[in-house]
Amino acid sequence: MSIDASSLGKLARILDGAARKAVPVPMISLEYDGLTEDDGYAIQRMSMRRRQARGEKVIGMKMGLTSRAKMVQVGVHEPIYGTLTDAMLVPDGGVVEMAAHCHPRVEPEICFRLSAPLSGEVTQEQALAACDGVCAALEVIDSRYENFKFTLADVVADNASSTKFVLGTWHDPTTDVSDLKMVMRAGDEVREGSSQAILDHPLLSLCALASRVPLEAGWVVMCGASTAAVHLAAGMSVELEVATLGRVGFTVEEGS
Ligand code: 0L1
Ligand code: MG
Repeated sequence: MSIDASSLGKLARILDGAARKAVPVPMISLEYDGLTEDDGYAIQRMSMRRRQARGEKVIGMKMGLTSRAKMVQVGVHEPIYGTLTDAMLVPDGGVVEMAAHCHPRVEPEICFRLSAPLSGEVTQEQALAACDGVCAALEVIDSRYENFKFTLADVVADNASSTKFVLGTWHDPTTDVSDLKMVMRAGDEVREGSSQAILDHPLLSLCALASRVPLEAGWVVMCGASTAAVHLAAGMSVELEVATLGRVGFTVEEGS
């Protein structure tokens, strides 16, 4: 079944509302059988336009499903991407409020900052030349679907589950990030991984994104997670330590 523009707009409104109210909704693919990944990206763009109309500014992109394990879990062969706005950025050491989210989880990532536009098929060297920084980062994901369950089209429409991100101190982009030990402590949980788990190299994730979306100078790009995500709960402290890139963290409060 092909889906018309007004239905896509309606679905964008539903997902935007779910994110704003922090109330999960049924998967949109249940109502629109045959919803495609392309439909998902069209809905994502429409829902981002709603945010921009409220004054949010796009400041970057994220890659999701970058580990083989997650791709298998969702049944896809390539990563997905989502959009990052200034309202999603939490300062290092800041607070994430449970009340603003449905069922948030956190994952350890590596983030690049672009000083020049980047698009098309690019080599790792070309991608690196377009960057002026790299840092340790945490992404908070929060599916707007009930029970954190979705199809590929659903999760793409839902901005690849992204809700917040936290950036550490910027380092020289030529820092070798091919195989860095990454240890995330979230409450009592400890997750340990390597940056190599991010599509074999975080720079390859940046290249893969540039081949699909034109990236703008000044944007940040979250390259994907190196371990499974951890559920957040009020009272938790979350800290990620990445070898040579240092630490980044936040605390979790109940909020209102
Ligand atoms: O950033 C991610 O890898 C998450 C992508 C969407 C799938 C999920 O919510 O786990
Ligand atoms: Mg992620």
